[in-house]
Amino acid sequence: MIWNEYIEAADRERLKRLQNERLTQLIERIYFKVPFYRKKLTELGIEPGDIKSIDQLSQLPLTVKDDLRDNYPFGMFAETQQQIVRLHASSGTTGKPTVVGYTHNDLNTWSEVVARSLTMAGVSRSDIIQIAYGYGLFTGGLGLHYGAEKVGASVIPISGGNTRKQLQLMTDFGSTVIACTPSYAAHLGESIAKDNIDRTQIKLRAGIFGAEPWTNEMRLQVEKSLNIKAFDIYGLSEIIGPGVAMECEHQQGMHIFEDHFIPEIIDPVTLEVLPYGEIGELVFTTITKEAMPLLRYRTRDLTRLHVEKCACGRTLVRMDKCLGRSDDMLIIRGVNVFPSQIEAVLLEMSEASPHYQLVVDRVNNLDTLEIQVEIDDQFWSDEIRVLENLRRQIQNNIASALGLTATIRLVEPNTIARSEGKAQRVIDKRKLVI
Ligand code: DLL
Repeated sequence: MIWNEYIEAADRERLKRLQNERLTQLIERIYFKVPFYRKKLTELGIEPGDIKSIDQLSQLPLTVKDDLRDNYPFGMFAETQQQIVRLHASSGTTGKPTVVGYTHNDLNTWSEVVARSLTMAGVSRSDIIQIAYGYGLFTGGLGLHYGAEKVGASVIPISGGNTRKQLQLMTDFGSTVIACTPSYAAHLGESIAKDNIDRTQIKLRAGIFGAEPWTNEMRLQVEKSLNIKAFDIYGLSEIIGPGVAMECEHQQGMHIFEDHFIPEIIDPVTLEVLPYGEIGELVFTTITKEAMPLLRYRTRDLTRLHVEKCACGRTLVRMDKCLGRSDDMLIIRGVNVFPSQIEAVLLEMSEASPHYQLVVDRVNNLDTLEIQVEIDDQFWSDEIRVLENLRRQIQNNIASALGLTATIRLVEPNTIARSEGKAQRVIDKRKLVI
């Protein structure tokens, strides 16, 4: 089923006309309402009325996270406080949080795009959805919440953590859909096995997983351990939260809701716009947001776009699973590697559990990478020889797939800290040195 066929399966020419109209209005709004953008546009000699088509996007200035921090907390808002009905913030790793605001219309848009997303995963009013993303300043919990209510599903707003309770309500209430980060889903899966929960009491059939990069190998593991079909949902607070893009049942990338968010892929170094099909940094322009519209916002997420019509009938552009964030890329002795590439190699081996951590350091001016791999319960052995063989095999697989020599440390089941939200996969000790 398609929630909004008129938009999601629109003729692309018609969609473009709508985007053009909305982009023109956006430029006018931010020119008059956001001093930051007025200054940027004026510097480029652009005035309202000059931009009439999305073909002109590349003439417009890019926006980066630091612009939001420099205008902390409300300097990027295009509406007065009286119009703002919700605030969210993401803490990030350094400095001030990034603050985002919503008007009533923005919240309606948000519910609409999440309703479209959930419908892609087959969620309907017949479902009971357990929302185990954190509720609060993080956009995951409340974002999924209102979209799920809009669809008419029964919502369990349990928030993240408290795994026992999650499993109790999952069985008692008969949840059919679970929404959480993929790493927490992996933890739920192993807890079901560990706590000897009666699987016939679990009615789950779908998972709505996102907020962090995860591989197809991870998908297979989680689908198996929870006995569900797992769907990828993408979003970021600055653009709206979850519901910027979502996978349909064909799982050939995530459909981007282009009537609200126009995607571009740029080369992160030259900043040039790249054609469909090429990997680069994803950039979004929000064309309907009222409280905090953003022009060509650099997400730092690396992916590529596909424009061909999908077998589901939707014509919306699809983005591939994110390879990672450009700031997550590790450079180990000159080899560029994303944590997701390491995850893919590890999880192809049944001995590795979905819990791993990467420790990067610098010893005698040389970068070192230690991969801590938690071994699945049934493969852990007291025999040193067995473990040593496994360690060597993982090391060889990493070396042949990524051209990288890493130290592999096998750790016992249940030793790597479980995450309730976004997993921290990388500990970069090089950044700790002052
Ligand atoms: O993570 C919003 C969200 C909540 C999305 C729940 C999906 C589900 P932020 O905290 O602002 O917002 O983090 C945004 O998380 O730029 C990506 O790097 C990463 N991310 C989000 N979804 C995915 C995904 C929420 N499906 C940042 N795959 C983004 C890979 C993702 N990375």
